Amino acid sequence: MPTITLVQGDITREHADAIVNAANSSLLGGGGVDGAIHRRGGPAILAECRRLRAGHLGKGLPTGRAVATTAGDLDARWVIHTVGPVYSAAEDRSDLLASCYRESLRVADELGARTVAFPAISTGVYRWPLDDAARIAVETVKTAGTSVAEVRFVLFDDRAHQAFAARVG
Ligand code: AR6
Repeated sequence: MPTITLVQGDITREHADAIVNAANSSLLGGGGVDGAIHRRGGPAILAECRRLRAGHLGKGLPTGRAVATTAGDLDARWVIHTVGPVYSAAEDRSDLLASCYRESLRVADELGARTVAFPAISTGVYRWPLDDAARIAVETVKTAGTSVAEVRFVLFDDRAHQAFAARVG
């Protein structure tokens, strides 16, 4: 099981082997953490995303899946893009959110990444309640069976940090 650490701040300032992006299926950028990663990481990330879209991801990256690109100018070797589910009170999409963490760690293992920084996937624009998102994130990382040594959750604000701290213990 990886060591789980928590940091409050901007994930684009982190040093890690891989930084996970809460992307959308287009892989062509957006707001929130996605916008911040592309801004600070520079155009090399978008260029590689476009190549993926022109290749085997012609229809985009499905929700719950993950794919790696260069990290461009970020202090990391790779960005792992994953697509969280939009929260729905009517439908339980927890498996898809868990899949984002599991698939990102699977890709990290393929790359040989030892340290991976995650944002709180789906808790912004996609409206997932923080406490539940934190529970799913921490449980999934603990049971993923990954070779990653350190999983660092990088939480943007105090509320998110508190929610994750309550789950990590
Ligand atoms: N560092 C760390 N966390 C951040 C940062 C940052 N620089 N910026 C925001 N967060 P969101 P989602 C937090 O909306 O809900 C995009 O437009 C934020 O406070 O970035 O998965 C994509 O293109 C929140 O807790 O991602 C998609 O269309 C968490 O990151 C859509 O938003 C996730 O918020 C994905 O929505």
